[in-house]
Amino acid sequence: MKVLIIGGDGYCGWATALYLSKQGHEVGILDSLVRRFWDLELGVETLTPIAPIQQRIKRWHELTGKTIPLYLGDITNYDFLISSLRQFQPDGIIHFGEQRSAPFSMIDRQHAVMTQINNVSGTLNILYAMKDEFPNCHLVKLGTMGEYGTPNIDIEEGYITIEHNGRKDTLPYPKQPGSMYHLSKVHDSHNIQFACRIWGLRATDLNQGVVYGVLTEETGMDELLINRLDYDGVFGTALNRFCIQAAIGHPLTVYGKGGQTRGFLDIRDTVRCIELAINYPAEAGEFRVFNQFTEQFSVGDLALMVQNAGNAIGLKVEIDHLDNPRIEKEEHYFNAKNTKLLDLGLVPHYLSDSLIDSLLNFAVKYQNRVNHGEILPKVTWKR
Ligand code: NAD
Ligand code: USQ
Repeated sequence: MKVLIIGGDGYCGWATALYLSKQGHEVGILDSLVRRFWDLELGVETLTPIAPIQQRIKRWHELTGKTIPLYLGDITNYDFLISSLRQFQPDGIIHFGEQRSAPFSMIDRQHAVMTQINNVSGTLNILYAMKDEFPNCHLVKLGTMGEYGTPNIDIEEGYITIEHNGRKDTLPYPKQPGSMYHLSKVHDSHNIQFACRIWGLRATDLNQGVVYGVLTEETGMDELLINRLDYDGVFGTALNRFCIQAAIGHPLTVYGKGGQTRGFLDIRDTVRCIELAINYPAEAGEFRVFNQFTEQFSVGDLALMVQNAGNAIGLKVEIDHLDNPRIEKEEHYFNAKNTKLLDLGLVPHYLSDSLIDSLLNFAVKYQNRVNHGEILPKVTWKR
């Protein structure tokens, strides 16, 4: 299949592009490189030194003979988007190209507005491009488990059947997102669902949990193909941050009580889930939702797992409970369904098997690149 990866220079996108290319799909990458700019704006860097996108693609070609066309530009610019799509003629669009940090979206008004405009208008442009010229193309859109929030009932995959005053209907699952970023994903989901219902487009919304790990078979083939690994207080995510903190002897930064429970998955499962979504596309008019995670953990449990694994390889890992910079429940019920991708054939990697190889070893290898001033959180949800 011809698959255009929007956001293909990013963490999930780069790993996915190489994986799908290796599986024999014809892959193109579209990216504005704005994420590299946001790192510069914040004065932070990925732990792993990532090569410029042109060098990455060239190296992939040298190693595998496979060519990945590159479209450099911003999908909020419709003319750029439609001309890239006309050139590439995709069967599938995988859309990772958004501002994805909750803390970044909560810095101030400008960052909140920028996040929602970037994410919502980019996705809307894709929907209009599909409606006008690519009505059979399958959109695979990265959503987030955080769209659901932490309700006191089980979380279904996208829809819930409700009986009310003697009548019954299956409706989109209620959304209670926890940041301006997570809200942008809810807005996207509504827009995509509308486009499928009204224009007959086909789309899969992947409500992904927190991704961890840096190593995939393809990105591990050469230093120039290495993936990014963020550890700073804005773009770093919980488990990746804990491993890097363990490597440099910084106490693990559990926010508040640590009972916050989320869905997690290994980056090697992210790429496989995307493959399953494009190999088994949604029907015309279908807005399909998969919950994309493999295991649930509380952040407190994660910290204990990192502590045990770190101590086993000779690190001395301590755990700290910081005042929570976010407003979120710190003790709550969380039980989310995730059977649809498993039914399609996903065979998960489990954290207990991969914590050391996929993360701690990288953290130790690159520990000298860590800027210790960027570990503690600086953005707060509180006024
Ligand atoms: P990332 O920041 O590493 O990559 C996103 C890429 O999109 C960047 O290369 C950026 O330059 C590009 N981009 C952003 N806005 C763009 C625009 N308007 N036009 C063109 N390119 C643009 O993020 P990631 O961690 O790879 O996340 C990818 C997607 O997966 C996001 O939509 C995110 O919300 C979702 N997601 C990520 C995680 C996670 O733990 N990383 C978990 C759940 C969902
Ligand atoms: N947390 C800590 N300590 C830290 C960092 C985070 O305790 O040092 C806690 C947070 O308070 C939160 C949980 O860990 O309760 C998850 O935070 P996170 O920063 O790992 O993840 P989040 O902000 O939710 O965002 C990340 C990605 C986002 C994606 C989301 C999936 O950045 O793109 O949408 O994970 S989910 O969490 O399922 O919504």
